[in-house]
Amino acid sequence: MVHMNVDDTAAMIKDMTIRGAGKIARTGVSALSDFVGSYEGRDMKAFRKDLEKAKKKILDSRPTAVSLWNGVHATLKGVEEAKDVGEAISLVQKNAREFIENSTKAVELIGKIGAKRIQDGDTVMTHCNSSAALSVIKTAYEQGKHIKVYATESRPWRQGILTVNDLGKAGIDTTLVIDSAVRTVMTKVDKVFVGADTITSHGVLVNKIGTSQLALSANEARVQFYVCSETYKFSPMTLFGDTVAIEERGFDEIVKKGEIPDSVKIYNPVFDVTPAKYIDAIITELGVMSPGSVYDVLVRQLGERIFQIKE
Ligand code: RI2
Repeated sequence: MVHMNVDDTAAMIKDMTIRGAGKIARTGVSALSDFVGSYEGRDMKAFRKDLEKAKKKILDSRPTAVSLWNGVHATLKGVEEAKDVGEAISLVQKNAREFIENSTKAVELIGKIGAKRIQDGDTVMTHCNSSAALSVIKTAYEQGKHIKVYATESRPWRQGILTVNDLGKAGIDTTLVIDSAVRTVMTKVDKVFVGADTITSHGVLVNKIGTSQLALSANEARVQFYVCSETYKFSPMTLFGDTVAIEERGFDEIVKKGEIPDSVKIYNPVFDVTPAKYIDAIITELGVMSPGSVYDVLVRQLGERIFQIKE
């Protein structure tokens, strides 16, 4: 990973120069590791305070993807109990390394597990630009399966352009469609694979705006709808009743200044919510599971920490 300071990292996550739920988590974690790596003070109280400030900056950069929250908390785990600054620094660096390694491995594993759900001759659809969903599609193709992919443009950021570049360059038969073509194209599709920004304890998916229209259209056309998600995109806070904040971004992502009258309002939510009943399965690094299994995975992962988070 490239070395970057906390302020630059937070700014680049905020303006989406760095994007994708998994990537923002790995980059945020890496910035915290670099922050402690260059920390010169030896006063534990000051260190904790400075680390807390750095953590807040990273967490405040984007509100929806829980991967960032989970990554940062996994990285800072144990700092409170550290004897001195030196021990705390080593711990943060070790936790960060482990998170980044496991996260990268999880995307690969999801590819291997999910590829088994793609048959030779399948036509699949994907939305936005998810490294987990692309890992599944590309692994199936590398296994020699003849597949076709429909990828949505994903306005307003057009992450679909990244997706079709990636798939097209890999040699996969890829077709780009505009977001409003989803229902029309669904009749040609066998399976849908999308990523996740957050999955709640009751199996609801929060992902790029437009995901729910793929899920609804897939349901109507009896097409299987799969979510490709590392388990650090499962939200612990939702266990205790918290809801997921849906990020809203500026008007300038949709229209240029002066293009429409100032009196017209712009509403630009960048994620939407897909109910569990439209999800056939969630493909994780721990295996293929139903949305109903998310609660158990969260409880197991949290273990005794569950009570700390509750407070
Ligand atoms: P991976 C992206 O959000 C998309 O919503 C995508 O489905 C999700 O993150 C997961 O991406 P954005 O950062 O972690 O483009 O699978 O707003 O790469």
